Amino acid sequence: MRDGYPPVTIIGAGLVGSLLAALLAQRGFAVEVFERRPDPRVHGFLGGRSINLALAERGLHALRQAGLAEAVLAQAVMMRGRMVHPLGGEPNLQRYGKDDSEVIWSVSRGDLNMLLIDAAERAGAAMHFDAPLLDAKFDGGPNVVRIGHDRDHARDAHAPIVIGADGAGSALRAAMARRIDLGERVEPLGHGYKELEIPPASGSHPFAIEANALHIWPRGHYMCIALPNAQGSFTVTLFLPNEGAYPSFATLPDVQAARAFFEEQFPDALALMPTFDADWSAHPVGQLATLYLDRWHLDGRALLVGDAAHAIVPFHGQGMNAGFEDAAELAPMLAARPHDPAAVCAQFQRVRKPDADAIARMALENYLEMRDGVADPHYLAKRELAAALTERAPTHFMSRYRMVSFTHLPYAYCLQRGREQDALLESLLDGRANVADIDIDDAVARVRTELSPLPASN
Ligand code: FAD
Ligand code: E1W
Repeated sequence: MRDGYPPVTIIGAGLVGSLLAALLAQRGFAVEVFERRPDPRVHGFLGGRSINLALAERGLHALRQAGLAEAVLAQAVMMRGRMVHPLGGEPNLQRYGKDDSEVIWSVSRGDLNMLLIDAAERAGAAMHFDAPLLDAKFDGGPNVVRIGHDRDHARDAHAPIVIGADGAGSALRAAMARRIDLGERVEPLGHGYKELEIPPASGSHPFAIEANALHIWPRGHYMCIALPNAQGSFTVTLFLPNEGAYPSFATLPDVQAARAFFEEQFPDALALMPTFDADWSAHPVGQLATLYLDRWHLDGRALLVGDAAHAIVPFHGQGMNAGFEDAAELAPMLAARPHDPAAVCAQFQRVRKPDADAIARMALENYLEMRDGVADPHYLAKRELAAALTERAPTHFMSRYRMVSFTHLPYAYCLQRGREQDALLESLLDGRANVADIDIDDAVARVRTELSPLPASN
């Protein structure tokens, strides 16, 4: 522990809390972490949500800072692009990036969380499991956090700086909101999700479908996706409206109805899911929402990070990545000014809030784009033109997806730049459905004059 550094208390040893604990402990902070669930290294990972996740450059960058990128990648499956499965057609692979330097990675949530907990402990953080935050007191005097499963079995601890990494349903946020108005707004998407499994195939090649891709079955107002697991299975997720006309979760009251729906809309996937009935019955429908707050902190005393501050819908695969980016930005800020946490909290919110708002919006937009199936001729023409411009003017044109997934350009910049590029694409196409009808040299010249050069992607 470094002399004079204030101790830091973190609530939640999920993905963001454990990485932040490692980054702060590595910098010499005395870190104490309270996690509601039992130690997953002892009891197995009792993961509520999503078995695997997509890790992209932002998350990797944060892991590199903690010296953990290589260990994480050793357990990950590379995804080179999206494999789109049209109804009744052949699947086709759309690469994410220009080559294998622009890929994303499928990681197991449980394995990643255990690796991060190990790293935090190794760096010197004190990890407490089965230790839920019940309440926190922020009245004039020193902060007190109350830890325990119920009032009769709780203990109080002093916590001059407490950081909430306790997820979308944050208990610390609730305690802070009893003290000041955080301006909390939750916007439910109205769509839920159900997780299913494609087990490994028998034989020498365990992956039943292409291993190195994120699979998408777009169907208009809903879709399925699948991410590969290292042992050869895939986790399939159905995203579907909760209510309304068929198909919605409300119109699939039992597993027979669900099976008939899959036979009709996802027959190729269903054929690979021998445990469909059991999975459908056992797994609850998860809910999706975007969380917006006007304030993430209570002076220098309490601060929210990750989903506790900015939960988003999962359609860009950036929730964890954004939370890791939070941790990677916050740790050096705190280390630079350990005696002025109020200034650090204010700075953190000033820097990160516009970016959190931007990725929240891009994630919502990506749902429409993904589930749509991309059959619209105008959309296809735009994508073709964008690809040509990427090739011919790489210093001035980069798709928004690539900026978000493969650079560290601030999310707010990606959103704004994406709008400018999109307006230019529309203007270049000017209603034409065929890219061959466009003078590509003229288009390249306009891109170079009308768009500023892209920043070097630090
Ligand atoms: P969490 O992971 O929710 O961790 C919070 C921790 O706090 C948990 O360990 C919890 O037990 C603990 N806790 C809760 N309450 C208390 C309490 N009172 N006291 C103590 N501890 C407490 N993101 C990506 O980047 N890529 C993806 O591909 C991706 N796919 C997703 C798919 C789905 C279906 C969903 C729902 C999300 C997806 N995400 C993805 C988002 C990602 O899951 C979250 O952004 C990420 O888990 C946030 O991490 P966190 O540590 O902030 O919160
Ligand atoms: C990614 C749950 C999830 C996770 C993801 C992505 C998607 C669709 C979903 C966005 C994407 C990786 N995406 N994929 N292809 N185009 N956009 O990139 O993480 Cl639903």
